[in-house]
Amino acid sequence: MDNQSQQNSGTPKDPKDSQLENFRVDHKNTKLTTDQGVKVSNTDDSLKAGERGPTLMEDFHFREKMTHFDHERIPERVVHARGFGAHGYFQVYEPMTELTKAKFLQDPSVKTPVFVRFSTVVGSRGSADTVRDVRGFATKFYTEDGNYDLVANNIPIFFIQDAIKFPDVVHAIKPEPHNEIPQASAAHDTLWDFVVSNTETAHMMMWLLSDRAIPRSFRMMEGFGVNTFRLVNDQGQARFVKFHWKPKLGVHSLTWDEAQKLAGKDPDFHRKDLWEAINMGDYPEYELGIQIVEEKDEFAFDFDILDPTKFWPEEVVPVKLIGKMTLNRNQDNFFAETEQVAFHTGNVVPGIDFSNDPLLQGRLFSYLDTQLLRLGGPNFHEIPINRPVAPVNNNQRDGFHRMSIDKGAVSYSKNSLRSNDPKPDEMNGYQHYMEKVEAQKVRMRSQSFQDHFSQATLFWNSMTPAEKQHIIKAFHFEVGNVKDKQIKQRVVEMFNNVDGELAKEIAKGLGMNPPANPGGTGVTKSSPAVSQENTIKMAQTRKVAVLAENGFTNKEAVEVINALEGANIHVDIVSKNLGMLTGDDGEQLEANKNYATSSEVMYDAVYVVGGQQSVTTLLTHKDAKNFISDAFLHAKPIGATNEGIDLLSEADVQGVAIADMESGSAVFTDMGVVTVRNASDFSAFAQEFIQAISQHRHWMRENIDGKMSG
Ligand code: HDD
Repeated sequence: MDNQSQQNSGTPKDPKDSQLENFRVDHKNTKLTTDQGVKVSNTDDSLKAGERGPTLMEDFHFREKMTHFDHERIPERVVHARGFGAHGYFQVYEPMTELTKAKFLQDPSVKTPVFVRFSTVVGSRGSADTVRDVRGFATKFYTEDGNYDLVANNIPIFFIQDAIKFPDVVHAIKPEPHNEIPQASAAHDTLWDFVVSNTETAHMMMWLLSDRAIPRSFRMMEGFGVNTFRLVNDQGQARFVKFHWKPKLGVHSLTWDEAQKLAGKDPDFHRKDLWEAINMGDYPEYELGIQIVEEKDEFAFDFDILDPTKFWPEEVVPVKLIGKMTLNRNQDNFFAETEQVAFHTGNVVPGIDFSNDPLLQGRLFSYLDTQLLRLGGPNFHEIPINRPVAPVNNNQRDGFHRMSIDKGAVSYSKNSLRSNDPKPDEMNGYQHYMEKVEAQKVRMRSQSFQDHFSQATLFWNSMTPAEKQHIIKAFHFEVGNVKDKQIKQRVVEMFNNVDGELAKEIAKGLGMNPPANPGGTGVTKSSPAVSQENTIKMAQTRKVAVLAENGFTNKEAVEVINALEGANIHVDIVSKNLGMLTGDDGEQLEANKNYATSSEVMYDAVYVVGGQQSVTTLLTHKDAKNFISDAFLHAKPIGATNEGIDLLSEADVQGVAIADMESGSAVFTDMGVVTVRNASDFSAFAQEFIQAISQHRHWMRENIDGKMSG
C-alpha cells in the first residue's frame, strides 16, 4: 500500500477528492516530455557543438527546463510566509438553523472538505517553526454554497484596533530594514518602540510573551477568528459571533529554552509533527465553537465587542461547540497547495456576515489585494487548491493565466442574446445584512476603544504562577535585546499600567528603574479559560525517547514500550549508535535514533530502561546524561526502572527525592519523575509514567533553585 492509500484507508473519502481532484498527477509509468508534450530523449546533457563544445541556443529542451526553474518562486507572503497545510473535513453536530442559514452548518451527515494552513507571522519562508510568534490557523471550507474562509490566529486578540495601522505594526516587528536583523523575532528596538508608542498593543503583547506563542504542536493550539462576525438565519435575523477552534488534544506549549534549541536542531519541528501525525493516523481534531451576542446586547459589556484587542471572556459569553474538523490527509505538493492557497476574510457564504470591527473592515480589502500580486493576477481562484466545489459562473474574463475557455460572444450583464445568463439569483444569492448606518465621515477611533489595559490585567490575573514566570522571563529576553534604554524604561512604565508586580519584575531583569507610581488597573477578576493549566490533558500521540544500550533488561523494555504504544504514545529507541541492540536475554531491539539524529527537545518524555551493562555504558555517555538533565530542566516526565535510576542520579536530577526502593517494589513519583526498583512486573510503573506524560509538564520543578526552565 502506498502512503496515500494507507492514510485514507478506513476514513471517509471527502467529496473534493472524488469529484474534482483529477488534476493530481503522479507521473507514474509515463515518458518524459517537454511542456509542449514532445518526448525528450536525454535530459542529462545539453545540446553542444561537439562533446566538449559550447551549448547551443537551439536546445529548446534546455531553455524550457532552465526558464521554468528560474521562475519557480513566487513572492512570499508579506506576513505568514512560513506555513504548512493539510486536508480534512468538517461536520456540524446539529442543525444550526436558528442561528444561520449557512448550508454547511445544517446537516450533521455532510462532510465539508477543508484545507488548513498553519503559519508563523513574522519570519520568512525558510525561518524556524518554533520561534516566539503568533500562529496563523486559516481554514478554507469548500462548501456547496461556495468557499468560506475562517482566517484565524492562535491568539484571540490583535496588536491594533484599526487596519490602517497594519503596515506600521508589521514594519515594526519585521527585521529592521537597514540590516534585515533579527529574523522571525520581536526582540528588537523597532517593535518595542512601536509598542510603547501605541499602548493599544499592551494586551496582545501579554499573550505574545506568554506560552501561547511557543506552541508544542499545531495539533495543540486553539484558533480564534479574532474579529467579530455575524451569523444570519433565513429570517434575516442576525447575531454577533466570535469563532473558536478547540483542539481535542488540549493547548500545550514548549519552554522557551526548548523552542530556541529546536529552532537550530529541527527548524521543521511543527510541520514534521503534523505531517507525521497524519501519516500515522493520529488525525488532529478541533471542535468549532461560537460565542453569540444578541444584537440587543451590543453595548452590554464593559468592553466594546467590535474592538479586536478584546476577547469575550468565556465565563461571560460561553463557547458553544457546534462541530468538529478532522485533518486526515497530507498535501501532495507543498507549492501547489500550501504556497498557492489564497485565503480571504471576504470569502463568506450566505448566513455568515461581517461586523463594523475596523480591523476586519480593512482585512476585507487586504487579502484580495495581496493575492493579486502574489499569485500574479485575478485568476487565482482557478488554481486547484482555491477552486470551489460549487459551480462558478460569471462574466469575468481574461487576465493572466486564465484557465477556463469561456465560450460565446456575451460577457456582460444584463444581456438579451443569452437570456441574461448567468442570472443573479435573488432567492439564494448572498444578501448583505441590512445594518443601518447613518453617520458623519470621520477619521476617528471610538471612545469605547480607549481602555488599553483592563483585559491585559485580566489575562495576567488568569495566569498560574508558572505561567507568570514564563511571561516575566519572556520580557527579560525580548526587551533585554532592545538597545535603546529609554524604550526599555518606557516598557516598564507601560506595563505598570497592567500590573505593578509585573512591572517591578520586568524592571529588575532589565536593570531599569522600578515604576514610580503604583501599578495596575484595579481589575481583580480572572478568566480561567485563558490559562493553559485548565486545558485538556492527555498522553495520546506524545513522543517518548527510550534510552538503552546493549545489555538492557528486555522484559522491562518490552513491558513498558508495549504499555506506552498501547496508549498510543510513540516511542523512539535512542542509543549512541543506530542499529540493533541486544538485551540481557539475547532479544534484540532496534535503535532507530542516535544522539546525532535526536535530542531531548524533540520528545515529550524520556524513559531509561534498566540492565546493569546498558546503564554502565549510558553512564559513560555525556549525551545520555544531557538527555536526562535537559528533560528535567524542561519539566518533562522522566521514567526509569531499576538500574536506569542510576543514570537519573548521575544526570543532575537534583531536588527530586528519587526513592531508591531497595526494600519494595512500589512505584514512586515525585514531580513527574517516575521510578521503580525490584518490581516483578512493570504495568503499575507504566501506568504511572503515562499519567505523568498526560500532565505535559511538571512546572513545580521550576521552583527548585537554579532549575528554572526557559
Ligand atoms: Fe492577516 C495573512 C490572520 C489581521 C493582512 N492573516 C494572514 C494569515 C492568517 C491571518 C492566518 C495567513 C493565511 C495563509 O495561511 O495564507 N490577520 C489574521 C488575523 C488577523 C489579521 C487573525 C487579526 C484579526 N491581516 C490582518 C490585518 C491585515 C491583514 C489587519 C491588513 C489590513 N494577512 C494580511 C495579508 C495576508 C495575511 C497581508 C498575507 C498573505 C495573505 O494575506 O494571504 O493580506
